Amino acid sequence: MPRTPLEPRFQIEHLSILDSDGHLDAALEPEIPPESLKAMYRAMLLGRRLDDRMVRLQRQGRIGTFAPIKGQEASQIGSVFTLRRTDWMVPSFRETAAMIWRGWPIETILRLFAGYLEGGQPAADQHDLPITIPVATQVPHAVGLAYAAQYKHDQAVVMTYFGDGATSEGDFHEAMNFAGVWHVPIVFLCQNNQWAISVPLKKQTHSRTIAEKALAYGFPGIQVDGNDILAVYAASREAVERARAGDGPTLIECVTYRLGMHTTADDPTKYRSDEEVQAWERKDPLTRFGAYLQKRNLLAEGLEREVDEEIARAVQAFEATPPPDPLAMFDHVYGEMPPDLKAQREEVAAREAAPPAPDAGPRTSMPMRGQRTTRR
Ligand SMILES: Cc1ncc(C[n+]2csc(CCOP(=O)(O)OP(=O)(O)O)c2C)c(N)n1
Ligand SMILES: [Mg+2]
Repeated sequence: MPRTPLEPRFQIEHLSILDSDGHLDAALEPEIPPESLKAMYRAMLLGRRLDDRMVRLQRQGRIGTFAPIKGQEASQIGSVFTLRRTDWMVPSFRETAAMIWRGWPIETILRLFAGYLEGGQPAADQHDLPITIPVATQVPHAVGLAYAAQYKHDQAVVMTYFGDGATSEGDFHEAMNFAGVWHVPIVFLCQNNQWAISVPLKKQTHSRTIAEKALAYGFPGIQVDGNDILAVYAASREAVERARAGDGPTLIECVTYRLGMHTTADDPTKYRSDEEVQAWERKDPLTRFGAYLQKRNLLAEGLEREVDEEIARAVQAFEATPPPDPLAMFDHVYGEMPPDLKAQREEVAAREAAPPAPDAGPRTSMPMRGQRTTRR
């Protein structure tokens, strides 16, 4: 009995359309109306400028720890752009630009990172889940949403975001397996930014690509240059169309790089070289797309100022928010509160109700806006 090679059902491809030297593969260039191209660039720029602003706000103690997105703007905007409002977006914790595109007000995002409960709440008509800190736990939730969409025949597609590190979690594999078996309308969008805090990709997986992991679950995977918004858009549009047509899931691996720190509590110089960062800075998605738009005469004058003003207005609205109610931290944890927690709640409530001592500091140990927050 001879051994018979079994051909894989899908081939793994790498897609690049606009490379870091500005070369454009015109045959692959997606048709995107000029107004949409401008909107995409604006969304990327807003993401970049807000990121810078948020790092400064955190350093000043005005917001808490957050995960910067610098370098990953093309992966986020190129993909999220292909969704309809009625589709579902399921983020991890590093999707600020995609969230803003989905309609999250900037001040709400700032509230989230300042510890306000309301900061994590999507609007009632918004088809987004809140950010998820536990790595990969959002991925099975996303498959559940896609299963529901399929069951209800409501035409919605789900796009879920996660990092390279998340692909080592059982949740990722369980979700991929269910998605393949149920053939649900989902796009798995992996932002492979080369690092999971201080763990490099080569210690995360021995696979040549993350995209090929899809093959084991019976659906296609594609690797794209994640700093090339045209490639990310083209692959995402195809995957969303597949999902909407009832042709099942796709895994997209966006090869990108986290130019900044993991979170504001991290110092990346401890584990990676300046040369590595500089090499990726030369592949900056914003510079590359900006040059492409410039050539097509689509770069608006004064855009940076306009975006900065929008951010400044949001920061002002955020800072006008009254301090959160410290008692809110006891809500929504237990259906029935255990006695020790009940006692703690009563103690905090009594302290809050008592008149302040003449030279007392803050009433509670909770980090408040305007106060330095501790490292997380
Ligand atoms: C289940 C779980 N384990 C560990 C952590 C701590 N942690 C936070 S982010 C992170 C790395 C995630 O890396 P990756 O999935 O590549 O996403 P990235 O941070 O690069 O966007 C880890 C280990 C966590 N939040 N949840
Ligand atoms: Mg990563």
